[in-house]
Amino acid sequence: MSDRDSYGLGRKELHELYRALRLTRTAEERLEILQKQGHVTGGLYRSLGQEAGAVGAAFALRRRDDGTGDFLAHTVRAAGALFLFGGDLEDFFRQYMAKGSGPTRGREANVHWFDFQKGFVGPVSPLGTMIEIMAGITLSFRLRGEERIGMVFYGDGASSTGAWHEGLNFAAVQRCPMILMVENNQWAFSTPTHKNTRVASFADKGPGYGIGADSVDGTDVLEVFDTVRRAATLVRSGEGTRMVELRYFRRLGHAQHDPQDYVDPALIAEWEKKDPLDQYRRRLINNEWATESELDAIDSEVFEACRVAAEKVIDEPKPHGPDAVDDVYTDVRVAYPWTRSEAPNPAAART
Ligand SMILES: Cc1ncc(C[n+]2csc(CCOP(=O)(O)OP(=O)(O)O)c2C)c(N)n1
Ligand SMILES: [Mg+2]
Repeated sequence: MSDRDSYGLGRKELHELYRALRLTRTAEERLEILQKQGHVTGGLYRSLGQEAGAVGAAFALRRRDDGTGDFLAHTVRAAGALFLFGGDLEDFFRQYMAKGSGPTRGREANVHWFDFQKGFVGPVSPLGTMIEIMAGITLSFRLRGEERIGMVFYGDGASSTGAWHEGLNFAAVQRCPMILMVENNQWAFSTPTHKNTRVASFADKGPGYGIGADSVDGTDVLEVFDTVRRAATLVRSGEGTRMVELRYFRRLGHAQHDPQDYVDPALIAEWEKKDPLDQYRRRLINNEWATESELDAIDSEVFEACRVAAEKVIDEPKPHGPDAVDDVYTDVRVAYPWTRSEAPNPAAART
């Protein structure tokens, strides 16, 4: 593929891709600052080096905010896809800071939130189960004769769970219109890929289920976009389920608490040279698709947007304790802080 190939994208779209990459990077860097300041509740998972996979893939889908577009299931390392689907930056920060004003009202503290109008739903925690859930969502699209497709992100580690196999087999047989995006960052926490699977490429798994699969350099946003756009056309036109492997490397630990001392630093240094943002920025400038000053302006605008959004959210209140179980149970009167219908009787408990 020629480095001069923009895959039919115009200047405006090429810049939009750059902004989405920059937004992912800068929003996560802001989260790191917030974490050091003690504002982040729970874990912080970075996608450093993986940003182009999420951005390029989501850019190839139909994104709408009226409940008629394609559907996305993102992960902690696919924030760029979430933003492209209209995930609000302030809500993103509210989630990590477990604010009562956030989409899950502080019940969850990272990316497990949804907006069915915009067409995204965050992962459920047991790895692999999102394949089954997205199979159900996209089966409903097919049964209703809607032209919508789904995209589900998951890691190399998640590819070795029972739920993944069952979900994929069901989706393949039912020709569910969905694309499985394998985020092969070569690690599942501290487990390297070769201890997780014997296939050389995750795309090799596709034919075993009777589906088409591609493998793409996940650091190259335009390559990802083009591969997924072609896959999406096939899926939408009735072929059913397909798979796309994103090849890249997890350049930081599993989460910020993981020093990843089990990873060879030379390997990390190698992958730094393939940084998706640096690569794409060079390509934009070398091909005269953008000027340095245009890209600098995007960088500054994004930096400011993240700073302002985070500052605003910091002062918002934490959840109100008595509301903690609202919407968790129906038709049950719940007495704070107990998750049962009657307040406990301390005197009875002593006897
Ligand atoms: C069924 C199941 N087993 C274990 C876990 C704990 N766990 C959470 S993330 C993770 C590693 C996931 O690795 P991978 O799927 O490669 O995604 P990555 O973190 O590399 O993006 C593990 C083991 C889980 N959530 N679900
Ligand atoms: Mg992984």
